[in-house]
Amino acid sequence: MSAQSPQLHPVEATATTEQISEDARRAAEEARVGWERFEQLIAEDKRVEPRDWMPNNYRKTLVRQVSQHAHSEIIGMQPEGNWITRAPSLKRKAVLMAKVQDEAGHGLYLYSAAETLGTPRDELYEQLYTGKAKYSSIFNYPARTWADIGAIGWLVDGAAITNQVPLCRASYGPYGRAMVRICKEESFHQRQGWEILYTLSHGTQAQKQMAQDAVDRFYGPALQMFGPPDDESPNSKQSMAWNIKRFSNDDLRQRFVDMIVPQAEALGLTLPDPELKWNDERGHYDYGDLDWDEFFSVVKGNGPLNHQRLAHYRAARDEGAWVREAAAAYAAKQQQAAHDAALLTA
Ligand code: FAQ
Repeated sequence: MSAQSPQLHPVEATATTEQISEDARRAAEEARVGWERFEQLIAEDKRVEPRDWMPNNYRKTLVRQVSQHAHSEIIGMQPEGNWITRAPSLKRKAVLMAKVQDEAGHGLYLYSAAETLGTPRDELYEQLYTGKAKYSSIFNYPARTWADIGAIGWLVDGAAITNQVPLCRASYGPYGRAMVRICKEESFHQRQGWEILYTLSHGTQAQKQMAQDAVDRFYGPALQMFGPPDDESPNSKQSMAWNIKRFSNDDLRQRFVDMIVPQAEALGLTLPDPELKWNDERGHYDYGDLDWDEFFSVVKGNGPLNHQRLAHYRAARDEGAWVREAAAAYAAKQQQAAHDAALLTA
């Protein structure tokens, strides 16, 4: 089943069990049974749950993907959060505030899912804080105008949904279940972005130009959210063999392009790619090459706002340290009080 051999098969690992202790023999037997059950769950397209045995690399892959996803939601609050005070009406402000809060919630569901794999949340936060962890490239681009908030909703949340609907069927139970709720909320996010752009593109000439300019800037980076091309995606093959990812990066990118071309027409806006053209034979839109040098540079930390995004995250975390300390001290006090009360009544 495995596309690569992720680790030594337990049967091989048991070859020397006669020389080792009874405990080790039993552990190896448990791993053998666990391995077989895991392979069966994957073959039958069933869920793997936190207490099930799983190969180390499956666990590592999930912690990597789920925590990067959580970090993306948290860092992704910044470009839009920056516009809450400048939203053009009370209604727009309320909607945007709700959306940014949703993104925080998504981050929390995802950190919870990652924790069930055995990596403590503080460790995951630390990886983001120190810049060791990745998050989606898209959030290193600035939101310059109000129309950018429309483009983020329509294109960025649109790409996020296209990528995440198949993840609702991810083999790891807590991740798949978190994605179901997240996708419902993302659908609302995409519609609010579309509606902002529709309003602008049917407003004054200057508003329409602002909407077009936002779409021109976000189109390429949104398509890159799906990850590098398949032949440069080292993780896809194994993740698909494990039913974590259901489709390749390029397949999802194509699905997204096919979806947004008619939506752009309905908006009265154009997409900034002269090679975009319906291909009858393929039954899909052809599209031009994306700037992959730029993508890899952004992923390595050299995008327009990588430094600013992390600096802002660190400052918020540092400034909030006293709240976390106070909450922990209060929880410890409550626990002690409950303990003392139990002793008294015993
Ligand atoms: N940015 O081998 P692959 C959102 C990395 S949430 C940065 O293809 P994989 C909601 C990748 O990690 C958006 N890095 O990797 C929202 C890997 O590095 P590693 C986030 C990227 O995992 C909206 C290396 O390149 N969504 O938008 C990117 O099989 C509005 C090789 O790549 C998710 O995280 C990238 N774009 O496929 C919030 C969805 N692409 O770890 C606020 C879940 C790739 O080996 C406002 N994740 N890399 O060092 C996934 O589906 C997958 O992880 C992919 C990447 C498709 C992102």
